[in-house]
Amino acid sequence: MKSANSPTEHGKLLQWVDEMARMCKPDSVYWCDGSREEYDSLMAGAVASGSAIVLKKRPNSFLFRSQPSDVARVEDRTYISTREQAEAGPTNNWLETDELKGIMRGLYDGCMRGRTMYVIPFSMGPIGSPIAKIGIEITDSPYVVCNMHIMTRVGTRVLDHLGTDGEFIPCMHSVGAPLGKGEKDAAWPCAPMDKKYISHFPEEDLIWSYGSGYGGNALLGKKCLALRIASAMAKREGWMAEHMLILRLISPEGRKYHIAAAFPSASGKTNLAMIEPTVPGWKAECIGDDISWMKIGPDGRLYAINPEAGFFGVAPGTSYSSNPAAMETIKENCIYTNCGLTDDGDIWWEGMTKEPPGHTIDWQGKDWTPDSPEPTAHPNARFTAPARQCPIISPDWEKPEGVPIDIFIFGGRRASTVPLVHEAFDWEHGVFMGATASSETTAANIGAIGNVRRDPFAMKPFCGYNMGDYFAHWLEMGKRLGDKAPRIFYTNWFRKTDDGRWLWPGFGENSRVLKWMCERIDGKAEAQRTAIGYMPATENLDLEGLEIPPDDMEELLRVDHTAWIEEVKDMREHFTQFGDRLPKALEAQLKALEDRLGT
Ligand code: SAT
Ligand code: MN
Repeated sequence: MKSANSPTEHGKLLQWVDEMARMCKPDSVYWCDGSREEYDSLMAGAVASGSAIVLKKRPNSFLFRSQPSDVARVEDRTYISTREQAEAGPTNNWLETDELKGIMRGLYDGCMRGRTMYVIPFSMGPIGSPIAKIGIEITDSPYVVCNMHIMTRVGTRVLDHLGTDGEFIPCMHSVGAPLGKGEKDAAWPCAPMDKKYISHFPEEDLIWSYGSGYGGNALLGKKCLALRIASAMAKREGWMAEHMLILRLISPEGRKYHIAAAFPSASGKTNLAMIEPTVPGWKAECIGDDISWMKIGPDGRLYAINPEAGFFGVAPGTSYSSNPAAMETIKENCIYTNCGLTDDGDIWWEGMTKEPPGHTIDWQGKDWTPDSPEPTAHPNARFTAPARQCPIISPDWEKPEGVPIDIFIFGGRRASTVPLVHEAFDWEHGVFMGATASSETTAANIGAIGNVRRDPFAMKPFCGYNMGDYFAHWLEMGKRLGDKAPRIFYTNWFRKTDDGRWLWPGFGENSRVLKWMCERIDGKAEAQRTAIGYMPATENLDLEGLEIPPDDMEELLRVDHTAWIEEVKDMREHFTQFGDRLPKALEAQLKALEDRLGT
């Protein structure tokens, strides 16, 4: 087998690549240098083979259409593999390490026949940042290489930083579709569902992914490394890897507040990260839209970096009215996946413009008109866009030491029960709020949509170890941070009336709630003490210029004790699964909530 270029003398890395190549048997091995020429030539190949479509309307942008079975993360096929099942905990799929590796070695054997094996050196976080980590992804998918170019910092400069003995996280990926001699490739090669495995071995910081080409299953820097493996490392090393956007809010007086917010996939993180405040004089800057890595700094505060370099955002619903900054970000140099294709060579998705185009080719390659029963874009269609193109990206977004976090927000989509905003009494209560967070499921995972589930800290699909121990880690971090800990809030932008009308306008108007939070930490805003936490009364929120019927505001800020008593029952059941790994402090919090509700 020929290896076109091997630009490193890192013994352990060379050995691992060699071992993987012997197992997967690709036609050739190619080391990625991260250059523009590399990107262009891979894309040209993808266009020539029919797997990518050039978008005439967007410079240097391309559309891919996946197989209908490969449109989202696959939580059912995602494993946290440890020696003992208790270490993976009740919220993760588990297979014993040797057993899972055995199955996967069988699948990997010869899986890259007829293909090139790409070796992608990448950095999560600015190269050289004290919070950053280096990964090496091996893949047989040019789509993955190009996406990694945008989503992470790729190339020779990473290898230079790694030197001959630096630490890296091995990330193994194959689409699982070997090619016979002369066999024509599929536009989107992947393996059938029961052969897909997204496997993590947190005890050895190792990722093995097989059978899917899609986003979080295949761009291994993202969910696999930056959340599942990093969360386990963070626990061991005393830092935090969280499913959080990071934004900077600037008051009219110029005071800067840094907010990190955890919401489940496809629940508005990208929109909040790029918020255009409607409150006069307030400005926002985006630092990250999905993941936050945080360490305690020399001054005892918690500092956050965005480990990614791009946005892998949900396309449908993104528009100049919902998220103008995102629309500006995605004008050029983007990869689109499973969007509709317009007749003039642009992409379109549901909600992008008020008037749909008269005709498109839908995400499955079929003719579509506004009368078609199905949407033209898959509900989990995505854009991959460089973060630096965001018009409101913070000038400090690549600061190696990160930004100091003032506020944590947890939340989810709940049509009822959970009010617009409430604030934790203290850190322990805030950890309880995170541990019991709930949300309706979305199209970001393959499975039912709209079911309420507990999604603690929006990390249910992403915590790489026992979730009970993860709660304990949060409590521990609070002890270490003491009075420098961020204040904790819980929001729900997604309340609806019984007949399905949104109660809160959301988007830029969410700045009114953020402003209240900032004033709370400065001791300037009033709040009422309720059974579930501190809450604003209508008059404590700046609602100037916003027309919301008083009854709606009251409903948004009401604590419905009857509904919360039901909620507590469900929380108790949720907690039961953790057995003796549930920290006593959280059990006490649940009891205290019950008492306050008067059950
Ligand atoms: O496909 S991803 O996992 O990257 C997106 C998400 O689910 O948040
Ligand atoms: Mn996410």
